[in-house]
Amino acid sequence: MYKSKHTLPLVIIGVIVAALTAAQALLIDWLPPATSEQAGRTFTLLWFLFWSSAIFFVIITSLIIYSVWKFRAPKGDMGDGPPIHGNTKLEIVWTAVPSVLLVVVAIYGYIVLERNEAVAADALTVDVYAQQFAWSYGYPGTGIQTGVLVIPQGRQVELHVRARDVIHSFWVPEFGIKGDAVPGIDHVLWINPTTLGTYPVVCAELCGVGHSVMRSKVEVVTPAAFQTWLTKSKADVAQGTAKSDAAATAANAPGEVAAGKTVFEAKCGGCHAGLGTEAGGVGPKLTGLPLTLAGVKTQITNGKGIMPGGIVSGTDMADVAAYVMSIN
Ligand code: HEC
Ligand SMILES: [Cu+2]
Repeated sequence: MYKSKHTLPLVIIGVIVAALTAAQALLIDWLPPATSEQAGRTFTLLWFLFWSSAIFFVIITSLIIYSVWKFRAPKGDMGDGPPIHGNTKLEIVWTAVPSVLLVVVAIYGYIVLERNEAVAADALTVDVYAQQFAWSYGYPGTGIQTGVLVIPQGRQVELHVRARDVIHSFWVPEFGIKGDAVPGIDHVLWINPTTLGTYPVVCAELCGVGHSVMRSKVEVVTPAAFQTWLTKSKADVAQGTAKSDAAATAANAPGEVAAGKTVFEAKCGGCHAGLGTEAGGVGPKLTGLPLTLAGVKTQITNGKGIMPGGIVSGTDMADVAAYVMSIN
């Protein structure tokens, strides 16, 4: 093996740089758990890219550090360096190795994309609607509309992502899937959920003042639980009129201030700071305003400006309206 006085210091620097590189990769939790087949493949590809880059990073950085230290020109040395005309063997190697690596990465990336977008015959189609600042979901052919995405484990879901106003982006980190919601475009995404659980849906495109509160949930349930949910939701849709009558009656009930405070904390506090009594957040302070109970209820139902309508209804709405009147 080729040996020189440079070998030992270079190896020592290399070990230190490699340890630091490996430490920041391994000690920090960079990725969420992969809960879809797509996330499993994408995250593995990501780590492959990372570690192959890390190898070259360690080699190149170590050579630079050693050279800067060892071959520094002495103070006052204004002379030219020795005339070097390149090294053909070295140049062929440092062109060939990255070329091969790039071809490998291109093929691997293509395979992952191809598999992630393979469409299953029994895929469940769900419509995803983005609007300032909320997500909603529709199940075609059933009339079901929800604020939480419910999908069965082990079956492919085909999402049709659409925007009702400006550009948003549908992102579930645990699924490893993100896709823009663009007005006028039907953006199709495929997810094969593998793990039961509840995961966040996040808007990943700055879409206005309420962007940071534009969140919802996706629930991955067993196929049996999904069937039960589907049957029940369809029945709810069928009884829609009866239900909205009941909700209207509940919304007209006097409302409980204490219960309303809890609802406010959960549903309104993201925008109205300090339980509505403080300035801060995107919503105004709710004290000292010329509010009426009927006006507050209309506002909660219809929304106003960037405050979305229909965040709460029924008893919750009666309670939260009573709470707002109590602090006003
Ligand atoms: C996405 C952020 C957001 C959420 C969530 C939100 N609000 Fe608002 N709210 C606002 C903004 C912004 C305004 C000011 C609207 C305007 O005047 O254009 C507002 C205004 C109001 C007003 C009227 C103030 C006035 O001057 O008339 C009331 C009352 C109110 N919100 C109550 C609620 C209640 C109750 C909830 C929970 C059910 C809630 N808000 C949830 C952002 C929000
Ligand atoms: Cu958004």
